[in-house]
Amino acid sequence: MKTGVVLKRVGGFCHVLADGYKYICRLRGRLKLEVDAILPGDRVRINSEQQTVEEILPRRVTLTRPPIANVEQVVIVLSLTEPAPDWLFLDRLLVLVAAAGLDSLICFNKRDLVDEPEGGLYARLGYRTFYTSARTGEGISPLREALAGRISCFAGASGVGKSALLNCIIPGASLKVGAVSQRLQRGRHTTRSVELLPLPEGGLVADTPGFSRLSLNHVEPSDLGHCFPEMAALAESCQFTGCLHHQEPNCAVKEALDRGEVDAGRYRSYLVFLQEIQSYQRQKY
Ligand SMILES: Nc1nc2c(ncn2[C@@H]2O[C@H](COP(=O)(O)OP(=O)(O)OP(=O)(O)O)[C@@H](O)[C@H]2O)c(=O)[nH]1
Ligand SMILES: [Mg+2]
Ligand SMILES: [Zn+2]
Repeated sequence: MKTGVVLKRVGGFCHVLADGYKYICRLRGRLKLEVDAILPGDRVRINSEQQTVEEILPRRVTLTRPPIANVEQVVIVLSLTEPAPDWLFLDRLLVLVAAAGLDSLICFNKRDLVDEPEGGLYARLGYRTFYTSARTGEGISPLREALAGRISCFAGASGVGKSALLNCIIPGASLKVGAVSQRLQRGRHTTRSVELLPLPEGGLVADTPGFSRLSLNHVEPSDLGHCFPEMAALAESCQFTGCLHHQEPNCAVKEALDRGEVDAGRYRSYLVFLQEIQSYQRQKY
């Protein structure tokens, strides 16, 4: 028996990486009933001679969009232009990743198309940021180093260059890359399925289909502030425990906002999400 990681599922079969080899395994016995529950990233025990999955090992983390198990970090990819960065969407993804208990890396791609890249705020907030070009290869090495030995997943809108970047990082990956519509300034959802790819340096990374909107409804209003590092650091100084940094008096976040120490755009994102979650909760009860 060997222990391996599921790279992808195709019908009733799993592609499993174990000891550096890929095995295409059937599920054995009662496990057949659980085939839909298996995700890329799941750790399994296989019988390598019979090419069967014998056991599914306990999972640490489950992401549902994209559906992957045991991810450790998410690389949020934006393009500096074509399509232009959507900061609200970046903040939404940062919240989702933080709420899942994972680390975010931010990759600003298409560096070759702009003179003065934006996004410096996020490095100042403490996020690890990368400026890359899949066209010229600029900035690819530091990103590759950040992926080595870990299970990562790429996320971001359609057309920002997730597949193009992975083709640079993994020679021979040959992922399909699609043109950005000139009229709509967005991608065409070229990537359709989720699959983990082994990295030359060790570790696994998933290319994922771009998505445009993701719900934050599972996040509690009182947890939202913890997903904004600059607000989490101030929350202890708010007068009320559980302060939502909105209408409460003596709120350290709002005071810092007035002094210009909390970025106004980030605070706007926070309020958009807070109101979205609160209106969902009002409907529910
Ligand atoms: N100039 C330039 N173009 C890039 C860069 N990266 C990607 N592109 C182009 O952007 C377009 C979209 O790239 P993809 O890699 O398919 O984007 P994606 O994020 O995988 O999109 P989906 O699979 O639809 O989610 C293609 O035309 C790429 O050639 C870059 O760094 N510079
Ligand atoms: Mg793609
Ligand atoms: Zn507050």
